Order: sequence, then structure tokens, then C-alpha cells
Amino acid sequence: MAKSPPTRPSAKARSGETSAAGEILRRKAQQTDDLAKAIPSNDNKPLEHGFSQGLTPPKGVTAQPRSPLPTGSTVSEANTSEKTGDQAAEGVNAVHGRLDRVRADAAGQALTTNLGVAIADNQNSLKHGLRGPVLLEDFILRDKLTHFDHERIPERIVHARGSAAHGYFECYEPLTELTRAAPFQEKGKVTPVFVRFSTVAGERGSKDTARDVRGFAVKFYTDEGNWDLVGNNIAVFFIQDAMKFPDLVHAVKAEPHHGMPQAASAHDTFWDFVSLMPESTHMLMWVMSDRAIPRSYATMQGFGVHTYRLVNAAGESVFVKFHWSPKAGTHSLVWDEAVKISGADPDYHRRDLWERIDAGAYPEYELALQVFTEEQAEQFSFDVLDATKIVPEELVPLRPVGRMVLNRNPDNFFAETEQVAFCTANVVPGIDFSNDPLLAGRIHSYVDTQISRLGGPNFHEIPINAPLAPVHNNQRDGMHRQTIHRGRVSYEPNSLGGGCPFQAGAAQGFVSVPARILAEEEQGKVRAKPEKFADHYTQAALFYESQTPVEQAHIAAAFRFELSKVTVPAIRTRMVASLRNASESLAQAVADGLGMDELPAPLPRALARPAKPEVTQSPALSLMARPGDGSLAGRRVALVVAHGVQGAAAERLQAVLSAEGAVAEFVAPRVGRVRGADGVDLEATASLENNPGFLYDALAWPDGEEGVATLAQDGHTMESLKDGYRHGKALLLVGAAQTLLDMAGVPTTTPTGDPDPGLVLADGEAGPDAFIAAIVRHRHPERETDPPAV
Ligand code: HDE
Repeated sequence: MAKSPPTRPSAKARSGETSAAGEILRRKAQQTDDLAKAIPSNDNKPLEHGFSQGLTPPKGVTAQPRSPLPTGSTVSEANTSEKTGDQAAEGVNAVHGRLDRVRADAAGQALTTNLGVAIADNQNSLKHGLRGPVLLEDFILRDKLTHFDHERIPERIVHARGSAAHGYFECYEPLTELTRAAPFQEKGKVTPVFVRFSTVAGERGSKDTARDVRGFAVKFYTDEGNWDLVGNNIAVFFIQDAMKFPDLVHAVKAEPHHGMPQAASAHDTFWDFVSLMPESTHMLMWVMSDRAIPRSYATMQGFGVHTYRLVNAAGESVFVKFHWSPKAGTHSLVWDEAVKISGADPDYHRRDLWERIDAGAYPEYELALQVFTEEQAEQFSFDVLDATKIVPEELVPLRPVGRMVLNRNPDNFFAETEQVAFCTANVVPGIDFSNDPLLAGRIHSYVDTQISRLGGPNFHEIPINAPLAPVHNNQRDGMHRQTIHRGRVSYEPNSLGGGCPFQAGAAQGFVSVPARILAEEEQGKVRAKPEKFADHYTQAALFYESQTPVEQAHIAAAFRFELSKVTVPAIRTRMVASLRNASESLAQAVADGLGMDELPAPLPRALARPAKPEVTQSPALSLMARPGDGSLAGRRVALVVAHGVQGAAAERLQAVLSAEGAVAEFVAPRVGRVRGADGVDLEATASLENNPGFLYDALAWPDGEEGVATLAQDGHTMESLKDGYRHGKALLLVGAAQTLLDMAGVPTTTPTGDPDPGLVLADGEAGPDAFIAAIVRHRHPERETDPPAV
């Protein structure tokens, strides 16, 4: 309720006010002087000197003011209004904190301008006469148009296309012996997170199913500030030094003269660059594998990529690599499917993430650590500062430490997903950096890009970026500043603010690990890399050799596809020459696929005799190593029906699949009611036209002669059956529906003559169990031939 306006005081009262105000000012002056006297000198000054002092900075000197008077901006702060609200709550910065303080809901509210003036008419601009000119004074129209004209902000230079969700991280057990980082201090400790998944190369509106790396960026809102683990779904990177990042990005993005191709690495400049940068070969193996076309953000791994440090309360530190593994298992699309999906539903992964969360099938990932000491690292055959190398799990096992659940969609894409700003520099006490030169560049780059993308240095105040931990410092002003700081002190040390905000000191604050790495030798300034960085092929071979034959075939096919899009033959030749150093059989398969009559000589190696690797196979590098928890949650099944289907049986099939957690929907030639031959009608929520079969994980054709006859006339049916078969999906055909197989030219045995494990032919009510088992298996690559037979 609005307060009544203050009445104008009488002259007598006014003179009383004046004398009272004078008294308050006198008290303020006195208390300010007392406060300043309480800090007669800067006693911490001597402690700023010397190495050991630097490791244990002291807490700042403070003094308690007698009242809020001396630290306020103005004695008039006691005069409040509906707008000014109350005096600042002591020690509170209200700009930061929970999101509900800024959420808006318009239920029961009238339209207003941005300045709160109610809009009487939202249909017409203000004109001089019905057919007359629009008037410049129409501030309502101008308010609306001006804001609209500025709705877009620059997109991210990389990772522009993304989707995000809120959730939480839950710690399994205290890790206090390793780290003092807040999320790992207690068993069951829950830390809120916001996670953004992305593709790298495409623009903001590009397709989700591009063959590309996926960003996997996690913002932990910890008790001690925000920690961002800005990773990818691939454990290594293309380059070793930040100096090469702009070159890499220029090479992979659409070519600058004609802006093509969008969201694709299959073009000359990318392959020209990477074939001249053999350190990218390991990453190329991952990017040409099915990891680059995930089925869902819920079915891919995430990696911190760099070596980081964990630091415990005693200041002791160890190296660490971060791994996220999905509970649903690692599952991917196949290339032909990804290409088709990108046309039918460019938002495929965004939709999938949203729908899983709204359906309660929350994406879940386990966080595991690889922890090793600097001394161990020195013994490895590779350098842990090289982001093109993994630490094989056989060498340092994974230690599961917690789980992350994504259980809430954002309210607003722009405010949250678009404006979120991740940064590798956002670490908290207990986490620190290694000397990885790629990481160093990132620590600079993210904040830098966000200053222009989000319009100035105050983007930390945007609600999605604001920490839950309190924020107090002497940074001031800048574009779009939200915080209204009380008082006149914006420097430290100070006595006029009672020393506040004071430096936290080593006990509470972030102290950098002093020994960043053993590097006594060659301490001078130098632009060069350690020798081990020159081993460009050993781990590329490790990755390739650790894949199953099907995965190897997909890698070869991906190289073939990408290089077939390259128009300059010399680039293809150079790339095949490079592959020979990783795998002769892969190089041969790619060369055959490109119609090369003979293999080029291997590319000269930067390191003639690389160190003997500890392992030559690591089964964990195969996607097959993580089949998932066996649940159907999040999987989409099409029950393809038409008028004349056996309605009751189809309904029961839908119920069985839904009970298992799948989203099973009726798909018919047209949406709407489908008449069952048995009098049981079904509701088709999708049509084969608006949701082609390749958008589903599995397809079933229920029984019913008349329905099957109708479907047999529909080219879409045949296409969905063929696509489902070609993409290795689980297929169920009940009774009369089995006649469709012949019509579509789909065989019932694999090319080797064995029964097809993903093709379930059933009569009557039999079938669901075998069908469910086939869906859980995700793909049935036994059918694959190259080129595809169907
Ligand atoms: Fe990034 N990267 N990056 N990157 N990166 C950005 O930051 C950069 C690298 C990653 O969902 C940008 O705010 C440099 C590795 C993700 O908002 C930019 C280097 C890894 C995201 C930037 C790298 C990543 C980004 C673009 C080499 C995996 C999306 C806009 C030195 C570990 C985060 C922005 C989101 C985004 C710079 C290399 C992951 C330009 C200079 C390695 C997941 O600052």
C-alpha cells in the first residue's frame, strides 16, 4: 500500500528538525573521528613483504563503529519512501543471491511501459486523425520499439549455440584430505549448479546435431563463491597453446569469403589447418568418432580437459582431472541420422534436454576425479600440461566423488542461458590451476569476451551470474551498475569504513598454490614447448586402438566424409599422410574411401622417438564401456498407426513402454483420432510428416490388417522403417505389420546371416520384453554395411 505523502512541516517544527539534524551531523563527525582513531596505523603493512608472508596473508584490520552513522553515505538515509526502501541491511549486498528476487510474473497485471505507466491501447500508434501521420510524441510506441530494436546481443564467438538447465551437485563423501573446495567438504552436501551445453562452430541459430565438440560448462554456486568447470564432451583439445586458438577458430568456422559451411568442420580451411598442426590428431580421432554426434546431452561425458590442482586446508596440493559420466550411458546418433534430424528438428538436443527435465527424467552425471601427484606426473610418458593428452584410466583410476542432477529448466532463455557467463578463472579456495599454457589463455579470454558480449564490466551482477556467496569489494561504477553502495569508502585499507570490507586473509580467502610446477631448469623467458609436447601420435593411436570395430569403422567413415568435402587434393593427401603416423589401417581405409590409388608417405614427425606409452589400449575410451543404467527414461518410441489398427493392443504396448519411462506416442499419417478396428480409438500426437521416424529411438508397428494396408501406401512409413533399420534402431513389428518388411526391402537377418538382435517380430501380445531389451541396447550395428544395403 502506498504511504501518504509527507505533509509540509511548520516553521517551528522545521527549526526543531534543523537542530536535530545538526546534532546528528555532529554525532556523525564525532563517531567518524573515533572510528578513524580506532585504526591508528596500518599494522598489516610489514606483513606484505617476503615470500612466506605471501603464503599466509593476514586478515585485514577492522574496527567496529559505534552506530551505522559514520559509515553511511548520508544522514538523510533514515528518511525512507516506497522507492528508497529501508537503510541498507548491515553487511548485505542485495544485488547478489537467489533468483526469485528478480523473477517476474504478470498474472492479473495490466500492460505498462518500462517506466510503469499503464498502457491503455496496445494495438494502435498515436496518429493525427485516423489516416493521419504517427506522432513523435507517442512515447508508448517509442518505448516499445526502442527496446525491441536493441533486443539482440552479440553471440559467443565460439559455443554460440547452447542449451542450459539448473540442478545440483551432491557430494558422496568429504574430500577434505584433498581439497578445501566448498562442494566437497561433507557427505551429502548439495551445491546448486547451472549447466550449459553447446556446439562450438555454428552460430546461435545453427543445428544441434552438427558433427562437433560439445561444450559442457558447469557453474557451481558454492558457499565460497562461484566455481566454473568449463569443459567439453571430449577429453583433449586440438591445440596446446592459447596462441593458436584464434587460428583454430578462424579455420573451423564458416569460411570468411562466403560464410559457408555453417556448423561444420567439413571444409578446406579446417583440414588445411589441422593437417599442418599434427598435435590435433588425437582430438581429431575423438571428433571423428560418434562422440561428436551425441544422442542427447544426457548421454555424453564431460571433461575438464586441463590438469587442475586440488588444495587442502594445509595448503598441500595434488593434480586432478575432472570427468563427468552420464547415468544414462554414452549413446550417440549415426551420421545419416544426424544429417536428417538437423533438417527435421534443428533444436533436437535443446528439445530433448527440456523434455527430459519436464518429464522428470532428470539428466544425471557422476563426477569422478583422477588424482595424482606432481612426482607421479613427472614419470608419465606424456606431459600433463599438454591439453592434447589424456591420463589413461589404467594409469590413474577414476575416483567417483559425487553426482549432478539437472532437474529444473530455466524460466527464460535469454536471461539465463544466453546471459550466463562461464570462466575458467572462476575458481574457489581448494581449486587451483596448473601451468597448462592453453588454460592460461582461457583464464584471460572468457572475462574479456564477456565484457563486450554482455555490455561492460558489471555482468557479474546479472542474476544468473551472481554468486550465492556474499559479494563485497571496492569495485565501483561502469556500464549498467546495479549495486547502490552505502558510504563513502571505496578503497582499502581504510579507517572511515571501520576497515571494511577487509581482506579475508589466508584462513578464509583464496591463496594461490606457490609451487606451480617443478621447473627449476630453463627459467628464462622463452616461447617454446616442452619436448614431450612433440609426441603428436601416440595417444591418437591409443584412442583409435581402444575403439570397437564398429566405432573404428565410423571414425574412418567420418574422415572420409569430411575430407571428401575438401576441394583441394593436397590437403586430403596431407591429412592421410598424417593419419599414417597414428594408424596405417585407418589411413588406408580413408585413402580407399577417397579414391586415392596409393598412400602418401607419412608426414614427418616432430619427435622421432617418442617415449614408450604406459598403455596401448584403454577400453574406457570406447563409448560401449558405458551402456547406462538400463532404463528407458528419456527415450522416444514411435507407435506407427493408421485407421484400422488393433487399438487395444496398441494402447497396452504404449502403457508398457511408458511404465518403463519411455515417451511412447502414436504417430499416424495425420495427427488426431485414429479409429481402431476393434473399436478402441487412439490419439495420434504426431504425424509421420511433422515427426519423421528418425526422430525416435525406436519404432513399433502394431497389428491390424487394415491399418497396415493404409501405412503400406504411405511413403513416409517405408522411409521410417528403412531409416530405423539403417540407423540400427530397435524395431517391433506385430502380426500383419511384418508384411511391411518385404515392401521396404528390410532383411530379417544380419549381413552375416545371424538373427537381427534389434528386430523384434511378434504376434499377439508377445514382444514388449524383447523390444524393451533391444531399445536398452540403443543400437544394433550388426546390420551395418558400408555403403548401407538399405
Ligand atoms: Fe573456450 N571459449 N576457449 N574452450 N569454451 C569460450 O567464452 C577460449 C577451450 C568452452 O556455455 C568463449 O564466453 C580460448 C577449451 C566452453 O557459455 C571464449 C581457448 C575448452 C565454452 C573462449 C579455449 C573450452 C567456451 C566464447 C584456448 C574445453 C562455452 C564465449 C586458450 C575445456 C561456455 C565465452 C558457455 C567459450 C575462449 C579453449 C570450453 C572466447 C581462448 C580447451 C564449454 O572466451
